[in-house]
Amino acid sequence: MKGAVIGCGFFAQNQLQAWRDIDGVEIVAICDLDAERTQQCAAAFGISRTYQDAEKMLADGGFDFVDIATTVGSHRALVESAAAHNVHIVCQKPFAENLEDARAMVNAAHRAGKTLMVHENFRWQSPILAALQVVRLGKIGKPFFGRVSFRSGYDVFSGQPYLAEGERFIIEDLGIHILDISRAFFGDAKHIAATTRRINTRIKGEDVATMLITHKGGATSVVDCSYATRRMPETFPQTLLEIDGSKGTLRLDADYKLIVQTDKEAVIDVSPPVLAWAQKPWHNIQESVLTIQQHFVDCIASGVEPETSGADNLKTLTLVEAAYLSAAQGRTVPVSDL
Ligand code: NAD
Ligand code: 89Y
Repeated sequence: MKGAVIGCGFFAQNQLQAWRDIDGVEIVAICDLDAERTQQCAAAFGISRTYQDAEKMLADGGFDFVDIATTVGSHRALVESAAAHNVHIVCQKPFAENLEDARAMVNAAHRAGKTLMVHENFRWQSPILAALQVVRLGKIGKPFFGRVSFRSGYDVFSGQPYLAEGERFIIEDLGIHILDISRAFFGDAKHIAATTRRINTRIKGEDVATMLITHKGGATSVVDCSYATRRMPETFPQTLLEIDGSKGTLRLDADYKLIVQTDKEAVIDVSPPVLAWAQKPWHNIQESVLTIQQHFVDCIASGVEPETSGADNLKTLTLVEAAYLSAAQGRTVPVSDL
Protein backbone atom coordinates (compact mmCIF):
# COMPACT_ATOMS: atom_id res chain seq x y z
CA MET A 1 0.00 0.00 0.00
CA LYS A 2 1.18 3.49 -0.80
CA GLY A 3 0.43 6.35 1.56
CA ALA A 4 0.82 10.10 1.87
CA VAL A 5 1.19 12.07 5.11
CA ILE A 6 -0.28 15.55 5.65
CA GLY A 7 1.39 17.50 8.47
CA CYS A 8 5.07 17.13 9.36
CA GLY A 9 4.97 18.49 12.90
CA PHE A 10 5.72 17.19 16.41
CA PHE A 11 3.66 13.99 16.40
CA ALA A 12 3.90 13.13 12.69
CA GLN A 13 7.49 12.04 13.33
CA ASN A 14 6.15 9.05 15.26
CA GLN A 15 3.65 8.23 12.54
CA LEU A 16 6.36 8.38 9.85
CA GLN A 17 8.63 6.16 11.93
CA ALA A 18 5.84 3.65 12.46
CA TRP A 19 4.89 3.52 8.76
CA ARG A 20 8.49 2.54 8.04
CA ASP A 21 8.11 -0.44 10.39
CA ILE A 22 4.99 -1.79 8.66
CA ASP A 23 5.56 -4.42 5.96
CA GLY A 24 4.03 -3.60 2.61
CA VAL A 25 3.55 0.13 3.27
CA GLU A 26 5.47 2.91 1.60
CA ILE A 27 4.96 6.64 2.22
CA VAL A 28 5.40 8.19 -1.22
CA ALA A 29 4.43 11.83 -0.60
CA ILE A 30 4.33 14.32 2.25
CA CYS A 31 2.82 17.73 2.68
CA ASP A 32 3.03 20.59 5.16
CA LEU A 33 2.15 24.27 4.85
CA ASP A 34 5.65 24.89 6.21
CA ALA A 35 8.17 24.24 3.42
CA GLU A 36 11.12 23.83 5.75
CA ARG A 37 9.39 21.16 7.83
CA THR A 38 8.39 19.31 4.68
CA GLN A 39 11.95 19.30 3.38
CA GLN A 40 13.35 18.14 6.75
CA CYS A 41 10.90 15.23 6.86
CA ALA A 42 11.50 14.36 3.22
CA ALA A 43 15.23 14.14 3.89
CA ALA A 44 14.85 12.24 7.17
CA PHE A 45 12.45 9.67 5.74
CA GLY A 46 13.67 9.52 2.12
CA ILE A 47 10.39 10.72 0.57
CA SER A 48 10.77 12.32 -2.83
CA ARG A 49 7.36 13.90 -3.48
CA THR A 50 6.85 17.00 -1.30
CA TYR A 51 3.98 19.47 -1.26
CA GLN A 52 2.81 22.56 0.58
CA ASP A 53 -0.72 22.19 -0.76
CA ALA A 54 -2.66 19.07 0.25
CA GLU A 55 -5.23 19.59 -2.50
CA LYS A 56 -2.48 19.48 -5.11
CA MET A 57 -0.99 16.35 -3.57
CA LEU A 58 -4.39 14.63 -3.53
CA ALA A 59 -5.07 15.68 -7.13
CA ASP A 60 -1.71 14.25 -8.24
CA GLY A 61 -2.61 10.99 -6.44
CA GLY A 62 -0.55 7.81 -6.73
CA PHE A 63 -1.34 6.54 -3.21
CA ASP A 64 -4.03 4.45 -1.52
CA PHE A 65 -4.39 6.32 1.77
CA VAL A 66 -3.62 9.60 3.49
CA ASP A 67 -2.55 10.00 7.08
CA ILE A 68 -3.70 13.39 8.40
CA ALA A 69 -1.35 14.47 11.20
CA THR A 70 -2.35 18.13 11.41
CA THR A 71 -4.09 19.90 14.30
CA VAL A 72 -7.89 19.80 14.49
CA GLY A 73 -8.76 23.04 12.67
CA SER A 74 -7.76 21.56 9.30
CA HIS A 75 -9.27 18.08 9.74
CA ARG A 76 -12.71 18.55 8.16
CA ALA A 77 -11.44 20.11 4.94
CA LEU A 78 -8.65 17.55 4.60
CA VAL A 79 -10.87 14.51 5.30
CA GLU A 80 -13.52 15.73 2.85
CA SER A 81 -10.92 16.39 0.20
CA ALA A 82 -9.30 12.98 0.72
CA ALA A 83 -12.71 11.30 0.41
CA ALA A 84 -13.40 13.25 -2.77
CA HIS A 85 -10.13 11.90 -4.16
CA ASN A 86 -11.10 8.33 -3.26
CA VAL A 87 -8.37 7.37 -0.81
CA HIS A 88 -8.59 5.66 2.57
CA ILE A 89 -8.05 8.00 5.51
CA VAL A 90 -6.43 8.02 8.94
CA CYS A 91 -7.07 11.25 10.85
CA GLN A 92 -5.52 12.36 14.13
CA LYS A 93 -7.54 13.11 17.24
CA PRO A 94 -9.34 15.33 18.15
CA PHE A 95 -11.13 14.22 14.99
CA ALA A 96 -13.18 17.42 14.65
CA GLU A 97 -13.89 20.76 16.32
CA ASN A 98 -17.57 19.89 16.78
CA LEU A 99 -20.03 17.06 16.20
CA GLU A 100 -21.54 18.59 13.08
CA ASP A 101 -18.15 18.56 11.36
CA ALA A 102 -17.40 15.05 12.63
CA ARG A 103 -20.67 13.67 11.26
CA ALA A 104 -20.06 15.34 7.89
CA MET A 105 -16.57 13.78 7.76
CA VAL A 106 -17.88 10.29 8.54
CA ASN A 107 -20.57 10.72 5.85
CA ALA A 108 -18.02 11.89 3.28
CA ALA A 109 -15.88 8.77 3.74
CA HIS A 110 -18.97 6.56 3.75
CA ARG A 111 -20.23 8.04 0.47
CA ALA A 112 -16.80 7.48 -1.08
CA GLY A 113 -16.77 3.89 0.18
CA LYS A 114 -13.40 4.47 1.88
CA THR A 115 -12.10 3.39 5.28
CA LEU A 116 -11.85 6.23 7.81
CA MET A 117 -9.98 5.54 11.03
CA VAL A 118 -9.33 8.06 13.80
CA HIS A 119 -5.81 7.85 15.21
CA GLU A 120 -7.27 7.20 18.69
CA ASN A 121 -4.26 5.26 19.88
CA PHE A 122 -4.46 5.18 23.70
CA ARG A 123 -6.73 2.09 23.78
CA TRP A 124 -4.05 0.45 21.58
CA GLN A 125 -1.30 0.86 24.19
CA SER A 126 -0.03 -2.60 25.13
CA PRO A 127 -0.68 -2.22 28.91
CA ILE A 128 -4.28 -1.19 28.13
CA LEU A 129 -4.65 -4.06 25.66
CA ALA A 130 -3.39 -6.48 28.35
CA ALA A 131 -6.01 -5.19 30.80
CA LEU A 132 -8.74 -5.28 28.14
CA GLN A 133 -7.91 -8.91 27.47
CA VAL A 134 -8.34 -9.82 31.14
CA VAL A 135 -11.74 -8.12 31.23
CA ARG A 136 -12.91 -9.42 27.83
CA LEU A 137 -12.00 -12.98 28.85
CA GLY A 138 -14.35 -12.55 31.82
CA LYS A 139 -11.60 -13.14 34.38
CA ILE A 140 -12.99 -10.56 36.82
CA GLY A 141 -16.61 -11.19 35.85
CA LYS A 142 -18.89 -8.33 34.83
CA PRO A 143 -17.33 -4.93 35.59
CA PHE A 144 -19.55 -2.65 37.69
CA PHE A 145 -17.08 0.09 38.60
CA GLY A 146 -14.04 1.62 36.96
CA ARG A 147 -11.58 4.41 37.51
CA VAL A 148 -9.58 5.50 34.49
CA SER A 149 -7.02 7.99 35.63
CA PHE A 150 -4.36 10.17 34.00
CA ARG A 151 -2.65 12.59 36.39
CA SER A 152 0.65 14.28 35.60
CA GLY A 153 2.70 17.44 35.88
CA TYR A 154 4.70 16.75 32.70
CA ASP A 155 5.40 19.78 30.53
CA VAL A 156 3.47 19.05 27.36
CA PHE A 157 3.46 22.71 26.32
CA SER A 158 7.09 22.90 25.18
CA GLY A 159 6.53 20.24 22.48
CA GLN A 160 2.95 21.29 21.70
CA PRO A 161 2.69 25.05 22.39
CA TYR A 162 -0.81 25.26 20.88
CA LEU A 163 -2.09 23.29 23.90
CA ALA A 164 -1.58 26.38 26.08
CA GLU A 165 -3.50 28.63 23.71
CA GLY A 166 -6.94 27.05 23.22
CA GLU A 167 -10.07 27.85 25.24
CA ARG A 168 -10.32 24.07 25.71
CA PHE A 169 -7.39 21.97 26.87
CA ILE A 170 -7.35 18.78 28.84
CA ILE A 171 -10.68 17.16 27.95
CA GLU A 172 -10.28 17.87 24.23
CA ASP A 173 -6.59 16.97 24.05
CA LEU A 174 -6.03 14.18 26.57
CA GLY A 175 -9.34 13.40 28.24
CA ILE A 176 -10.60 12.35 24.81
CA HIS A 177 -8.23 9.36 25.00
CA ILE A 178 -9.16 8.54 28.58
CA LEU A 179 -12.89 8.75 27.78
CA ASP A 180 -12.25 6.44 24.83
CA ILE A 181 -10.50 3.94 27.11
CA SER A 182 -13.51 4.07 29.42
CA ARG A 183 -15.75 3.25 26.45
CA ALA A 184 -13.45 0.37 25.47
CA PHE A 185 -13.85 -1.20 28.94
CA PHE A 186 -17.39 -0.32 29.95
CA GLY A 187 -19.22 0.33 26.67
CA ASP A 188 -21.22 3.31 25.54
CA ALA A 189 -22.31 6.01 27.92
CA LYS A 190 -25.77 7.14 29.00
CA HIS A 191 -24.97 10.20 31.19
CA ILE A 192 -21.93 12.20 32.15
CA ALA A 193 -21.29 14.72 34.92
CA ALA A 194 -18.06 16.70 34.86
CA THR A 195 -16.19 19.40 36.72
CA THR A 196 -13.20 21.29 35.33
CA ARG A 197 -10.53 23.57 36.83
CA ARG A 198 -7.61 25.60 35.57
CA ILE A 199 -4.68 25.43 38.00
CA ASN A 200 -1.85 26.55 35.71
CA THR A 201 -2.54 30.24 35.12
CA ARG A 202 -0.12 30.41 32.18
CA ILE A 203 -2.51 28.47 29.95
CA LYS A 204 -5.98 29.38 28.68
CA GLY A 205 -7.97 26.17 29.03
CA GLU A 206 -8.82 23.73 31.81
CA ASP A 207 -6.01 21.46 33.03
CA VAL A 208 -8.05 19.36 35.46
CA ALA A 209 -11.23 17.43 34.68
CA THR A 210 -13.16 14.94 36.80
CA MET A 211 -15.90 13.03 35.05
CA LEU A 212 -18.49 10.54 36.25
CA ILE A 213 -20.06 8.33 33.59
CA THR A 214 -23.09 6.06 33.75
CA HIS A 215 -22.69 3.39 31.08
CA LYS A 216 -25.61 1.81 29.20
CA GLY A 217 -24.47 -1.66 30.34
CA GLY A 218 -24.84 -0.65 34.01
CA ALA A 219 -21.22 0.14 35.01
CA THR A 220 -20.18 3.47 36.49
CA SER A 221 -16.78 4.93 35.70
CA VAL A 222 -14.78 7.83 37.05
CA VAL A 223 -12.51 9.36 34.43
CA ASP A 224 -10.09 11.82 36.01
CA CYS A 225 -7.43 13.80 34.18
CA SER A 226 -4.93 16.38 35.34
CA TYR A 227 -1.85 18.15 34.04
CA ALA A 228 -1.54 20.04 37.33
CA THR A 229 -0.51 17.09 39.48
CA ARG A 230 3.04 17.17 40.85
CA ARG A 231 3.79 13.57 41.73
CA MET A 232 6.88 11.51 42.30
CA PRO A 233 7.49 9.40 40.39
CA GLU A 234 5.97 11.24 37.45
CA THR A 235 3.69 8.81 35.62
CA PHE A 236 3.35 10.56 32.23
CA PRO A 237 1.96 9.20 29.93
CA GLN A 238 0.48 6.29 31.84
CA THR A 239 -3.24 5.73 32.18
CA LEU A 240 -3.96 3.97 35.48
CA LEU A 241 -6.93 1.68 35.97
CA GLU A 242 -8.98 0.29 38.78
CA ILE A 243 -11.82 -2.03 37.82
CA ASP A 244 -14.18 -3.94 40.09
CA GLY A 245 -16.01 -6.88 38.55
CA SER A 246 -18.49 -9.42 39.90
CA LYS A 247 -15.69 -12.02 40.29
CA GLY A 248 -12.61 -9.94 41.08
CA THR A 249 -10.68 -6.74 40.59
CA LEU A 250 -8.03 -5.43 38.23
CA ARG A 251 -5.58 -2.60 38.72
CA LEU A 252 -3.10 -1.11 36.30
CA ASP A 253 -0.77 0.67 38.67
CA ALA A 254 2.13 3.05 38.07
CA ASP A 255 5.12 1.60 36.27
CA TYR A 256 2.96 -0.70 34.17
CA LYS A 257 2.10 -3.12 36.95
CA LEU A 258 -1.06 -5.10 36.21
CA ILE A 259 -2.66 -6.73 39.25
CA VAL A 260 -5.55 -9.14 38.88
CA GLN A 261 -7.19 -10.41 42.07
CA THR A 262 -9.76 -13.19 41.98
CA ASP A 263 -9.50 -16.12 44.39
CA LYS A 264 -5.78 -15.69 43.78
CA GLU A 265 -3.56 -12.74 42.85
CA ALA A 266 -1.53 -12.29 39.65
CA VAL A 267 0.96 -9.43 39.31
CA ILE A 268 2.13 -8.95 35.74
CA ASP A 269 4.72 -6.58 34.31
CA VAL A 270 3.06 -5.10 31.21
CA SER A 271 5.77 -2.55 30.42
CA PRO A 272 5.62 -1.61 26.75
CA PRO A 273 8.72 -2.24 24.65
CA VAL A 274 10.91 0.73 23.72
CA LEU A 275 10.91 0.57 19.90
CA ALA A 276 14.20 1.31 18.13
CA TRP A 277 13.11 4.86 17.30
CA ALA A 278 11.27 5.57 20.59
CA GLN A 279 12.28 7.61 23.63
CA LYS A 280 11.13 7.23 27.23
CA PRO A 281 8.67 8.25 28.60
CA TRP A 282 6.91 8.52 25.22
CA HIS A 283 7.60 4.86 24.31
CA ASN A 284 4.18 3.73 25.53
CA ILE A 285 2.43 6.14 23.15
CA GLN A 286 4.93 5.48 20.38
CA GLU A 287 4.37 1.73 20.44
CA SER A 288 0.61 2.31 20.19
CA VAL A 289 1.16 4.40 17.05
CA LEU A 290 2.69 1.37 15.36
CA THR A 291 -0.10 -0.88 16.64
CA ILE A 292 -2.95 1.35 15.47
CA GLN A 293 -1.37 1.96 12.07
CA GLN A 294 -0.89 -1.80 11.62
CA HIS A 295 -4.57 -2.22 12.58
CA PHE A 296 -5.55 0.27 9.83
CA VAL A 297 -3.58 -1.69 7.22
CA ASP A 298 -4.99 -5.03 8.41
CA CYS A 299 -8.55 -3.67 8.33
CA ILE A 300 -8.19 -2.45 4.76
CA ALA A 301 -6.66 -5.76 3.68
CA SER A 302 -9.50 -7.73 5.24
CA GLY A 303 -12.36 -5.31 4.52
CA VAL A 304 -13.19 -4.85 8.21
CA GLU A 305 -14.10 -1.52 9.88
CA PRO A 306 -11.35 -0.32 12.27
CA GLU A 307 -12.20 -0.51 15.98
CA THR A 308 -11.50 3.21 16.24
CA SER A 309 -13.29 4.16 13.02
CA GLY A 310 -14.69 7.62 12.36
CA ALA A 311 -18.18 6.31 13.17
CA ASP A 312 -16.98 4.84 16.48
CA ASN A 313 -15.15 8.02 17.36
CA LEU A 314 -18.38 10.06 17.09
CA LYS A 315 -19.32 8.45 20.43
CA THR A 316 -16.06 9.51 22.09
CA LEU A 317 -16.41 13.03 20.68
CA THR A 318 -19.99 13.17 21.95
CA LEU A 319 -18.66 12.42 25.43
CA VAL A 320 -16.12 15.25 25.10
CA GLU A 321 -18.87 17.71 24.13
CA ALA A 322 -21.18 16.41 26.86
CA ALA A 323 -18.41 16.78 29.46
CA TYR A 324 -17.83 20.44 28.54
CA LEU A 325 -21.58 21.09 28.59
CA SER A 326 -21.92 19.41 31.97
CA ALA A 327 -19.04 21.40 33.45
CA ALA A 328 -20.38 24.68 32.04
CA GLN A 329 -23.95 24.10 33.27
CA GLY A 330 -23.24 22.19 36.47
CA ARG A 331 -25.59 19.36 35.60
CA THR A 332 -25.57 15.75 34.50
CA VAL A 333 -25.90 15.58 30.71
CA PRO A 334 -27.68 12.70 28.92
CA VAL A 335 -25.38 11.79 26.04
CA SER A 336 -28.41 11.36 23.76
CA ASP A 337 -29.07 15.15 24.06
CA LEU A 338 -26.10 15.94 21.78
P1 NAD B 1 2.13 20.46 15.11
O1 NAD B 1 1.59 21.85 15.13
O2 NAD B 1 3.49 20.20 15.64
O3 NAD B 1 2.11 19.90 13.62
C1 NAD B 1 1.03 20.07 12.76
C2 NAD B 1 1.59 20.36 11.39
O4 NAD B 1 0.50 20.38 10.46
C3 NAD B 1 2.29 21.73 11.28
O5 NAD B 1 3.60 21.53 10.77
C4 NAD B 1 1.41 22.52 10.32
O6 NAD B 1 2.14 23.39 9.48
C5 NAD B 1 0.76 21.40 9.51
N1 NAD B 1 -0.52 21.77 8.89
C6 NAD B 1 -1.58 22.38 9.47
N2 NAD B 1 -2.58 22.52 8.57
C7 NAD B 1 -2.14 21.98 7.41
C8 NAD B 1 -2.72 21.81 6.13
N3 NAD B 1 -3.95 22.23 5.85
N4 NAD B 1 -1.98 21.23 5.16
C9 NAD B 1 -0.72 20.80 5.43
N5 NAD B 1 -0.12 20.94 6.62
C10 NAD B 1 -0.82 21.51 7.61
O7 NAD B 1 1.04 19.57 15.84
P2 NAD B 1 1.28 18.14 16.55
O8 NAD B 1 1.66 18.37 17.95
O9 NAD B 1 2.09 17.29 15.67
O10 NAD B 1 -0.23 17.61 16.60
C11 NAD B 1 -0.89 17.18 15.43
C12 NAD B 1 -2.12 16.39 15.86
O11 NAD B 1 -1.66 15.23 16.55
C13 NAD B 1 -3.02 17.13 16.85
O12 NAD B 1 -4.36 16.94 16.47
C14 NAD B 1 -2.72 16.50 18.21
O13 NAD B 1 -3.83 16.48 19.07
C15 NAD B 1 -2.36 15.10 17.78
N6 NAD B 1 -1.52 14.39 18.75
C16 NAD B 1 -1.85 13.11 18.99
C17 NAD B 1 -1.14 12.37 19.89
C18 NAD B 1 -1.57 10.95 20.13
O14 NAD B 1 -1.04 10.26 21.00
N7 NAD B 1 -2.54 10.45 19.38
C19 NAD B 1 -0.05 12.93 20.58
C20 NAD B 1 0.30 14.25 20.27
C21 NAD B 1 -0.45 14.96 19.33
O1 89Y C 1 -1.68 15.68 22.58
C1 89Y C 1 -1.70 14.70 23.57
C2 89Y C 1 -1.98 13.33 23.21
O2 89Y C 1 -2.76 12.99 22.35
O3 89Y C 1 -1.29 12.48 24.01
C3 89Y C 1 -0.50 13.18 24.94
C4 89Y C 1 -0.41 14.58 24.37
O4 89Y C 1 0.74 14.63 23.54
C5 89Y C 1 -0.31 15.69 25.40
O5 89Y C 1 -1.44 15.71 26.21
